[in-house]
Formats: sequence, C-alpha cells, structure tokens
Amino acid sequence: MIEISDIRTQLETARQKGILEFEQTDSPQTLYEKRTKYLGKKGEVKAVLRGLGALSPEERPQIGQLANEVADALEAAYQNRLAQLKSSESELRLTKDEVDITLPGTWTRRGAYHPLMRTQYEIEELFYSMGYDIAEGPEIESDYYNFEALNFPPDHPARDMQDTFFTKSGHVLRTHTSPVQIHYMETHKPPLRMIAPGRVYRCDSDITHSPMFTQIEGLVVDKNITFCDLKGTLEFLIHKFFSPDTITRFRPSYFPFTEPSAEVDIAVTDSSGHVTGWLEVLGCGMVNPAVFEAVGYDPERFTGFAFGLGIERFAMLKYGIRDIRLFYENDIRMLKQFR
Ligand code: 2NM
Repeated sequence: MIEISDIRTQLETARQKGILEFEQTDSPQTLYEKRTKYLGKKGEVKAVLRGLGALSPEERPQIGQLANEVADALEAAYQNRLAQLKSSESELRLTKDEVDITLPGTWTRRGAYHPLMRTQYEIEELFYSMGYDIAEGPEIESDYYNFEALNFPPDHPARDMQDTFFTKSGHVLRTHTSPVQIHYMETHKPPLRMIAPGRVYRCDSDITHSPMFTQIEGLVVDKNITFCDLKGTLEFLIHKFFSPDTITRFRPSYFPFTEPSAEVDIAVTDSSGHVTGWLEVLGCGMVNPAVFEAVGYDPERFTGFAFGLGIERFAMLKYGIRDIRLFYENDIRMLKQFR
C-alpha cells in the first residue's frame, strides 16, 4: 500500500535533488540532460504521477497540485541556471577574444602605378577634361594604315627594314599610334577630338631610345581649325604637365602627315632664369589634306591639327630619369619612388 506521505516525500526529494544538481552543472548540454531526468516524459516527476492510481479520489488532486509545484520549481531552477551559464559563457568569450588595439598592425606593402602609366593617365585626364575621346587600336598593322594612308611615300626611310619591324606576313609593328587615328576617322565624322595612347615599335636602342616605347598622339578635326588652336592646346598641355612658367618654342619641321609641321621645344633655364638651351618634346602640325582624302573627308570643308609625344620622354623630363631602360626593368627600388 502506497502512502500519500511517501509520494510527498518522493516529490520533495526530487525537488531538492534536482535543484541541487542543476546548480552543480557547468555545461548547458549536461544541464539539459538533467532537466530531462526530472521533467522529461520518463522523468522522476512523471514517474510519481503514474503511481497516483493507488490513491483515493480525495488525495489525487493534492498530489497533482504538489507535482505541478515541484515541476514549476524545477523548471524555474533549470532556466535560472541556464541563464547563468550563458552569461558566464559570453563573458568568458569577451575576455578570451579580446583584441589588443595597442599592438602594431600587420603592414601590407602598397602598390603604385608604373611611372609610365601614371604619366599616360595624367595626360589622358588633361585631354579628357577638354572633351577628347580616348581610342586604342592594334599593335600589328598593315602597311596601308601605318604608312600609306598617312602620306608616307613608298621610298620613305621609315618604311626601311632598318627602322621598322616587319612580320613574315608583310605586316608591321606600328611605328606610331597614327593608324588608330586613321581607323577613327574612317568610323567617325568631323567634328572630332581624340587621343590615341599605346605601345609603338622602332628598330632603335640606346639610353634614350627603346625598340618598344609608348606614345600619345592627338587629333582634332573641325571647320576652321587653325595653327593657333594647335599652339594653344599644346601650350596648355606643357604648362599643365611641366610647369605654368615653362617657355615653349615652335620650330618648323617636316612630317608626311602634316603640313605645315613643327617641333615643340621647352626652354632649359639657369638659376637666374636665362635660357641656356632647348629640349624637343613634341612633334605636330596641321593635318595634310592627303590624309583627309585617304579617309574620305573633304579637305576644302575641314581642317585639323595633330601631334605626337613620347610618354617616356615626358616622364624622363618630369622626373629626371636619365636612362629609358629603367622603365622596363621593373626594379622595385626604381618603382617605389613613384608611390
Ligand atoms: C606626330 C607629329 C605630327 C599625327 C598625324 C596624325 C594623323 F593621323 F592625323 F594624320 N596622327 N598623328 C602626327 C603629326 C604625329 O608625331 C610626332
């Protein structure tokens, strides 16, 4: 015969033991297992309730009520301990994973533009700001685009094996970026303003000449373009790129694709400002009508100017680089000076 007092004792024992066990448990996982041990379907509280059948109808509600109280107390103790464990766990993580912001950081070596690209972008930006388009084209060209359309006569020295790289198929490595301008004129109608940056190739090699170098050529075509427009544009370029007080000189010259043609020099001055010499920086001129004929423009309606500059030459003058080969060796000691 089961006595009601025995059942009460069992429940009270479960309450005390359970609360104590919960309090002595240090991991949420074990804590949950203990909770099941007391409050689960096969747990101690449920086991007591299964013995209820042996009690009288008056006793059953009393035990039922006590069992609920014990279950609530155990659940509360479980939640309480779980909250304790969670907060101490996150506190532990905060102290363990603490970042010491006073330690020195890990340095990453910063890259930089190659001085040639930097120079190219600087000049591109200048012309872009004046509304010029920036166009590119192939480095291998036909004789037509590299020479013929540009009014080079068949016996011109530039067409010689000595000056130009030929491929077996009879193409050439472009000797200037002017072929890009021929392609551009074939696909655009005037008015136009454009520059063509890129690599060009010539059989030439010493401290100021490389068989591969980079150029920017410019072209403007519209009604009533004059040499005055050319002069203003190139003086703007030189004053922006070098210095606002750079002295320039336009000296008559000859190119097959321009007439008249000129070379532009900048003055070299001593400490008191006297001009002691001149440095050639650019070639330019008014587009030869023969070039307009080749691309189908009417030379009676349109005039234009064109110019060509070596990016290496501009960079050497600006940064005081004496040997052109330094641009191509990619020696980090050279390149890091341009950060
Ligand atoms: C130069 C000097 C003078 C030039 C001419 C042309 C074209 F395609 F319009 F005819 N492009 N570039 C030119 C003119 C280039 O380089 C020293």
